[in-house]
Amino acid sequence: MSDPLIVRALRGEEVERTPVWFMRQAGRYMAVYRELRSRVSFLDLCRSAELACEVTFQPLDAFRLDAAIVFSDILTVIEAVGREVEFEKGKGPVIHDPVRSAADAKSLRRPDVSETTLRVASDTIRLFRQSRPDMPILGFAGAPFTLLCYLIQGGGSKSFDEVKKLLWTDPQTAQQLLDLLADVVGDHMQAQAEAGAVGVQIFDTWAGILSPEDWERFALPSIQRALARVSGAPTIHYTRDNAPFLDRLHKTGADAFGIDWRVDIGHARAVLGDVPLQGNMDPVALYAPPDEITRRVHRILDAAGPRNHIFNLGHGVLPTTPISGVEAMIEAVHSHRRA
Ligand code: 1CP
Repeated sequence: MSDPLIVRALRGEEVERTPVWFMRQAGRYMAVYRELRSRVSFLDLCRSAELACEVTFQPLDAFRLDAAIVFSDILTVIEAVGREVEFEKGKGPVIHDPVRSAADAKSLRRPDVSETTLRVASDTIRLFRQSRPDMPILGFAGAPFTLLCYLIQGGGSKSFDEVKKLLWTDPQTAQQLLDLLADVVGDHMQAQAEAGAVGVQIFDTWAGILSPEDWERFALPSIQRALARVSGAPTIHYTRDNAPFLDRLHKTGADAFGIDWRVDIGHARAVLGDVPLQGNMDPVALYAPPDEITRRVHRILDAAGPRNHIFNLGHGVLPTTPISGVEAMIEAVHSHRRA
């Protein structure tokens, strides 16, 4: 039997059909998830391999997907280095005791990932593989810069002003924090690769707030440092708003690159060359009528070509997304015929 489509696509082989999975494929847009969440808190889902595995299965049971992604969250690393994270309803993640100074930074720890709740992600991957050895599963982690954003700002933000203030006023402390996060993130990704993930994605969601110069100075070296600790599974780099950095993404050392919908995937191919690309439909397009969704999916598939492409959204699926839109997207990937 040949290897799964996503494994072959990540190797750059020509595939008979482009594989499809999508970011946040388990979560609030699904009624089964909301039902479980009415009984169990989000953090408790992330702290139990049995429950996380159950949630990982939910979208696979509902749709014809080519890969699972382990159910967890990027902010588990924040807890592992010593700051509590709360998820307040309607507000997103909150860190009540953010890191804003060199003294704050000293209070953090460098954990052994196998001795923290980070272990749950690799345990979930192992559990998943026992019941579905045929279905590829991806691991993931937040990138050091994106985690730094939450750690310093204390939650989500439009400008991440506190983060930039620390970068400009105390770059040494910012660098120490990035180094610490990179080492923990790298170990966490490696543990998931060793647990059997067919690929590991590094989410640098907020790096797009940086100028290209600052991206090269802060985000890039921390990704390189994290990925240097990963072997045995291909790595996928994702940044929202990465259009200004497209021509530099190869410097990360990642094996594949997520592309958001602001970039034409044909253009990304021209800039990045013959490497696996992942994306890039606008998640809001899933609210469009099925015919329009099909048209958009086929356009992306035609522009990306038969090799080096994994179909995905350009960012996570939104919680109010209609199931019919998700179905139309996946069916369109399956029904696509190459010219
Ligand atoms: O049930 C709930 O109320 C919790 C909602 C939720 C979910 C389902 C959060 C809180 N995280 C998750 C899961 C999650 N987060 C996954 C699971 C795997 C999947 O199915 O894809 C992944 C990969 C993430 C990654 C994540 N968390 C990112 C990077 C990707 C992205 O979307 O930009 C970020 C920035 C976070 C932080 C986070 N976690 C949760 C929230 C509400 C947030 C804030 C950012 C946001 O709202 O998108």
